[in-house]
Amino acid sequence: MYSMCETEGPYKHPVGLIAYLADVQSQAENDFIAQNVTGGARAWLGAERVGDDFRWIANVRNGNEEPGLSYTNWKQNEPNNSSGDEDCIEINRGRAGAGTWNDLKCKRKISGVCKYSISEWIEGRE
Ligand SMILES: [Ca+2]
Repeated sequence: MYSMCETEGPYKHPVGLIAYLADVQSQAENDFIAQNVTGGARAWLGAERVGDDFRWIANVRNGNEEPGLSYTNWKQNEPNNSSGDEDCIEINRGRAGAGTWNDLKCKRKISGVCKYSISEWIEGRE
């Protein structure tokens, strides 16, 4: 389950689900998110720069701090780290590049794509 959120989180859904900025593990998942981030809108994914590479914050939460993304969908000529501080990843660089990724300054004020954790919800139920 996905929704839009503002920053890293975690976010508690009213029924107890917990959400974080999304990691994207496959083309199918990217397509699904892209269909919900449309019309030139821009949104954060849950990644952070590590040197010349990136890693999913979700992986760090699970104890894997190694850089490297197994699936990527960069827009042509991205990531370019154009100002030397493009340390976050946004999805959907406009209509022509729908669903593609760009590295961008983390301080930009855009929404994020939130991904809900069903397992954490189940673990949290007593
Ligand atoms: Ca860039």
